[in-house]
Amino acid sequence: MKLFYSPTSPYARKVRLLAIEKGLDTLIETVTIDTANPAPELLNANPLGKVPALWLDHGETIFDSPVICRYLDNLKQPYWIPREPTAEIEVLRWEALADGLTDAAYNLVMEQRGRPEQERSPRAMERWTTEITRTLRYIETHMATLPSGTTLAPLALAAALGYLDFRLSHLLRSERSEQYPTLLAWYDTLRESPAMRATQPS
Ligand SMILES: N[C@@H](CCC(=O)N[C@@H](CS)C(=O)NCC(=O)O)C(=O)O
Repeated sequence: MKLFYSPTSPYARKVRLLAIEKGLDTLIETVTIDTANPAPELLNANPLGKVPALWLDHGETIFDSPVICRYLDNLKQPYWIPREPTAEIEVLRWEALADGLTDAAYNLVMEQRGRPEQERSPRAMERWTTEITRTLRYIETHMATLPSGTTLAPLALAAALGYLDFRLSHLLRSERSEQYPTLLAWYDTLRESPAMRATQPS
């Protein structure tokens, strides 16, 4: 298998975290992609030109990150996405929440870093900032319900918070940190894990 990824992509980080935790990372060759200038190899594999994309040995490519996570999880037990329907939906709901947080953060970063100031939309940036803040507050008050242990949910959340910490730390920390004590205590412990260290964006 070949994983097209970028070292700063939070979606790819979620996939890499799962691969490491499941002991599948040694089966996956990684190919670094510059998402601003995607290589033809990626575009052939994924017409959307996005990472992560996973090229399978029989020639098919799968995307996006939730599909890749499901695929990897299916390869080997124990499953990190539970098979019991209620537990499964709860884990996938947390993944969607974390990915949605990442979507808002990624959009905001692209607007701020990828466009000259006069082309930026203050209204859109305000909207994404509000989305991020509202979602962080929601997560702070629902941390007790985060599926714990060996499930995809904490990995997805860790990847989302890692991206915020990397690109938009002012929204997660500084004076705001008082608003998210439970979340930050959880994240600051988890980010020292070997898998988080091995996938640290740079
Ligand atoms: N929903 C997708 C999002 C993937 C995504 O937006 N990846 C970004 C990198 S973080 C990308 O490839 N951007 C390049 C582009 O949009 O052209 C997933 O979960 O994999």
